[in-house]
Amino acid sequence: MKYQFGRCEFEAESKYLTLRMRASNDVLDDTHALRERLDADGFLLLRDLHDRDEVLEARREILTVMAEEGRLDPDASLMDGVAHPDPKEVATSSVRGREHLKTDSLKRVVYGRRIRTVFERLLGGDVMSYNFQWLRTAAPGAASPIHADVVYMGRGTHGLLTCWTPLGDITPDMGPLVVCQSSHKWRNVIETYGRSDVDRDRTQGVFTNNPAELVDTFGGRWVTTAFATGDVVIVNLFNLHGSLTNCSNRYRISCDTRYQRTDEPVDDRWSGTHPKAHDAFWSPETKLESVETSRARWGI
Ligand SMILES: O=C(O)CCC(=O)C(=O)O
Ligand SMILES: [Fe+2]
Repeated sequence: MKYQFGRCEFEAESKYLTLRMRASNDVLDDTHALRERLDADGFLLLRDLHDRDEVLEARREILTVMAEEGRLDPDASLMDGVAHPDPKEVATSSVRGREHLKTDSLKRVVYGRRIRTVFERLLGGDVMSYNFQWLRTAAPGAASPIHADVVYMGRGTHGLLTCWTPLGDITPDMGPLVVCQSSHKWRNVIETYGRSDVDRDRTQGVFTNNPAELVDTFGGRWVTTAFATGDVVIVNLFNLHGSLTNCSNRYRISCDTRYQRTDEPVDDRWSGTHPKAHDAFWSPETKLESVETSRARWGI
């Protein structure tokens, strides 16, 4: 079976893609080993970290609102999240316009004690989370482009970490998160693209539209898996990642959040109770530079 990833289709367990993302539960109680694993791979998969019922409650509340909006197939069971066969919207994994779906049950999961404790241990001190939830309801056909989070939120500490939380089971055909193993160590990328800022530079935030390039030219490998309710993935700020294309008939629902140490600088776009978020990048007036032009400018 082939998996669609942007313009490419990859066979799994090939040099391009593996569905065997390694779980780090074996070192969950060993802070030193956990940090070493994150540093080596650029990500940590922790299976079954959250209480499944709490995650399912968040899923149910989100899907209830989506059903009221007519986005779901009325003939399918609510919790399956099957998209309406006659979609009224363009399929996107964008996080904009999702405020009404960010219920208390969602916040209880993503800011809960269990996940906070993991970040306190990884970061070695008191931690805070950005008060913005990158909630994604990715319809059939949607995918996230290849990027590192630093270009969207790199004005504060580079010790910032992302937490990707699937809100329900997400099989590989549903367009899950896909990370490029060890790409956070690629100096030529970090020192060029990794220093860019989408609002200052008016760039797309995307490193490449060709997933095969990161394998063929940079020597990386794309890694994902079948995620289950309760799992989380923690991702380094410089790690290149995106999502496979959602080729199923169901919404892929997930939320990404950010944690950092409280005593380190915070990116001003994401600080405070009502973060101002992206100004230039999200403004309809801004003309963003093409990926090709940015890459030529960076000489990479
Ligand atoms: O869920 C996605 O499609 C992308 C997630 C992502 O980019 C992130 O968690 O930083
Ligand atoms: Fe990201």
